[in-house]
Amino acid sequence: MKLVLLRHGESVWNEQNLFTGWTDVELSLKGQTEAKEAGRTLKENGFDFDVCYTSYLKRAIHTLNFALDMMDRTWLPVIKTWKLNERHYGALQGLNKEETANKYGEDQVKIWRRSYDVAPPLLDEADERNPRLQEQYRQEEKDLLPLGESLEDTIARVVPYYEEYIAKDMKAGKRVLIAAHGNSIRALVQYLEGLSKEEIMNVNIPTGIPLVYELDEQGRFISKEYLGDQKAIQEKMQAVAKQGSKQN
Ligand code: DG2
Repeated sequence: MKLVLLRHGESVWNEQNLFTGWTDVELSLKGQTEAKEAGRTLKENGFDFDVCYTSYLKRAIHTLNFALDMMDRTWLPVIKTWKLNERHYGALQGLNKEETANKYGEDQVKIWRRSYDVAPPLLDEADERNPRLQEQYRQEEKDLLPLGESLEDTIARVVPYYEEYIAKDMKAGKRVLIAAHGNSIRALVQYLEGLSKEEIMNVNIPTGIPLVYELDEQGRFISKEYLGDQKAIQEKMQAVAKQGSKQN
């Protein structure tokens, strides 16, 4: 079985190097191009899909739409769920990553961005960014909606959803494309590859590059591959890792 994961193209907050989380920001122009390019690459490599999954956030939804348009597959069923949303970055949302490193130090920013079980400072319940107060989450189970999440918390909602719906579709023979986010994809990567808490710290997902997993019939990991120019992909991953560095 093959599974394709796609982090959205660059968003306007990625462009400005801001902690984004559940903030619902648009793709930048570069991000739109990356999304179209991802669709073109998938098509050129012979990929096709039966069903797509994405989050409630427009940077992932629009990425999926651009990619499907390039594949002439805009008619495919798309399932949206908040369980694939980005990790909730709590009270860090809206802060600049470099400025935060200047203020609190690079080590602290690395802990907030890449540690396994440290959550960011949480939002106040009364904060208007509390998902419980937002229209799009009105129908969801209020107790489950976060005010900030560690990667471990993100895994705890992404993986059960993956097993209940996505893996089930794949085992029924459906070809699945998931358009999601840096950390909701890291949650899946950790699970699919069985990475340790230390190993997942060093995983950075580039924007707009299809990541293809080959799994056996039980859904166990066989291999993975990013599609495209491997040197450019490595550079993109390093650029993501460096977003939490201090100004030189
Ligand atoms: C980024 C990831 O999420 O940030 O929330 O700032 O993939 O939705 O742009 P995305 C954010 P890092 O964990 O890489 O800092």
